[in-house]
Amino acid sequence: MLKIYFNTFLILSLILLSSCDLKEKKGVQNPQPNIIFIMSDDHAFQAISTYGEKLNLTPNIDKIAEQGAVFTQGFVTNSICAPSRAVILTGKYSHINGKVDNFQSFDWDQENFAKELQKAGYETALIGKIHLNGLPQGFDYSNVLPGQGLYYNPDFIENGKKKRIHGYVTQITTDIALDWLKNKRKKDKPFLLMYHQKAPHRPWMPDSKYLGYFDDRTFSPPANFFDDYQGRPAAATHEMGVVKDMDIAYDLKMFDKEGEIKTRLRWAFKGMYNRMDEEQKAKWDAYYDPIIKKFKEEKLKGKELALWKYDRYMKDYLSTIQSVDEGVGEILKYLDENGLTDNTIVVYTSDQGFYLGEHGWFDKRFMYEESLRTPILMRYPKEIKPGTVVDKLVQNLDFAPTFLDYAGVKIPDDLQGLSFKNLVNGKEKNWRDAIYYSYYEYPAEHHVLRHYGVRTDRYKLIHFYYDMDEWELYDLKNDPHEMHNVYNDKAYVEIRKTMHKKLDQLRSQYKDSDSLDQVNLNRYLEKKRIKKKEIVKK
Ligand code: SGN
Ligand code: CA
Repeated sequence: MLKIYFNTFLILSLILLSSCDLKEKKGVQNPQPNIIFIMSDDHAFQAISTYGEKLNLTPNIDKIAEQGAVFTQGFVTNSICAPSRAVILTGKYSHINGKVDNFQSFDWDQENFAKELQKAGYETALIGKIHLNGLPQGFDYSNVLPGQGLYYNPDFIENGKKKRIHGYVTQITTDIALDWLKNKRKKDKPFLLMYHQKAPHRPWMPDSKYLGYFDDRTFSPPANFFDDYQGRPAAATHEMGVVKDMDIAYDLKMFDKEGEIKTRLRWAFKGMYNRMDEEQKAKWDAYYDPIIKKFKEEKLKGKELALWKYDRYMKDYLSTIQSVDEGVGEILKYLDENGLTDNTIVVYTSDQGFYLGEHGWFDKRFMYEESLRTPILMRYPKEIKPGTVVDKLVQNLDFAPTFLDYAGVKIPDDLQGLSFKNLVNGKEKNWRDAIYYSYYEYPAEHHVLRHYGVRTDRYKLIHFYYDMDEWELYDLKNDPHEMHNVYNDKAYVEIRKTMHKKLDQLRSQYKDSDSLDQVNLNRYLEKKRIKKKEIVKK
């Protein structure tokens, strides 16, 4: 008797399961759109061919814009990894969600848009890099990298359980995402997939199949590569120069087995190299050993060495992006083959921008264009016309309300971003005319001072504070590369006043104030990351 019941149950379950699959195959779709949010780490817009810089080709990422929209003025609110992720999830500024820098813990108990979508019936997954400590909340399935993650044979934490996976991180992340799409999610529900790549984060270790991919090119740095930071004392204090600060063994892979090239971070690279198995090491060495040999022989100096460094930086950085683009292609193919393209919103973005030699730099953090800007590409065939260009000021703060809007979920009143749904379909009449920015991670690696500021379509006002009190003003139309600080230029007196007013308005609108900076400083002191007397001295 029990057996009959069991068999009937089994048959009914199978019918139910296959009808869900069938429903998807036939294109009978859920009324709510699926959302795939693809985010890479440190992917500069300059390294996406849609944006026209001609450094590399990213055909799969480009396809999202060709079949949908490209945002030419996408920005972050705080150009650093974990804070950006917290802003995206919560739709609130760092000083409100509490995650102001990479070091503080993130409070997963607070609301986030994935939790809201879950309540509205979505099946949700978070895969890849998240850089926020603790078990992710709002996700039915999570499989994430601990902290920064590693390129070769990385650990992953699947629903709270850590295990090491053999292979290359970008491909593994894609495989996990595809496995979730194909085999793990409930197919009768709309879904949210957050698919986050570690690449192209430092130290830019390419997959063996892309080693040498750019060897037929020599990359020349941008015009302001040898910037002298005149009129910009805060910029001058940086520690992120391609020439001055890149580590030959770690960043540029001149890790010679003889140990003759001694650098500060050689040990760090050694750890990553030793994670590889013999086959991976053999492929790595076959590519880099001859380059190391030549480097030792040539003994380059001065400008020649500087240009060599830039070229090596670009070759590695861009090679890691090849794997990212390939992964995007695999996800888009899955959507096509399963009748999901029309009803799925696909967004491609980065956690912030990145310097590819502009001002002589790598890394991010500053409110200058290359790191303030982030690529945003979005496809949703049901509502977005192919080839749409969105040139209004959009921020990563806006993703949460936008996704809730598309899903037909009420946007909570305390969210600080705006839904850009009507911006993409051309119906928006009343959009913001300025964005607010605030960066806190100092004292820290790369020595970027704390600062906040405002940017309109044309002007940018920045205040560096805390152990410096410097104002900068840029006219982005006349000076797109921000080489001339016109804060004290008489011709800009009126603009300066207007920008100060806007800044005050935005700080008050977003509930930011100087006293909050003291709160953050106290947190640093509590954590004893920096000795108290050191801070007092500054
Ligand atoms: C690491 C990198 C830094 C980078 C931060 C933050 N150093 O500390 O260059 O700025 O991450 O990056 S490394 O020696 O570990 O490579 S973020 O994208 O996570 O914010
Ligand atoms: Ca990052």
